[in-house]
Amino acid sequence: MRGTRTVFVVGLAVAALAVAGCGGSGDESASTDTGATTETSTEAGSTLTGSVGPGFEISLSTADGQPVETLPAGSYTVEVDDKSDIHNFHLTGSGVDVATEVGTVGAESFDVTFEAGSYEFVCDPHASSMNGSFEVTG
Ligand SMILES: [Cu+2]
Repeated sequence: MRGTRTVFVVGLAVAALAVAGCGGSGDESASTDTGATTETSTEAGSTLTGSVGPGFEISLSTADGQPVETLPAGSYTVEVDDKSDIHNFHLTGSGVDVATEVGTVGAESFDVTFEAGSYEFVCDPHASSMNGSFEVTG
């Protein structure tokens, strides 16, 4: 029998280009092949800052304090400052589902790996008004 099988293009090989090197040597030249005019240059491996509360506010920022809008695929550390016991910070997307607890206040750190696609962060009890999203490029 002849069946046509879908051939999956292995995009994961690209996503697996995690920056595993230590940040010791300072003379590594970053090669940006696309979007040379992007304003923020957040690299894989960097730390992102999530914040929720004390009001009805939720955000995810780069180390520069800019809102996260697009990111290159790779591993990141997301440090969440949950400032309210009526809110939480819940980040979801391909391969990622991490959250702080609603009844808890404090800082929490998550190691995540982003793949190409859309990611969303919400406060679960107020997801309709407290939400944000960003795109990860492969
Ligand atoms: Cu909330």
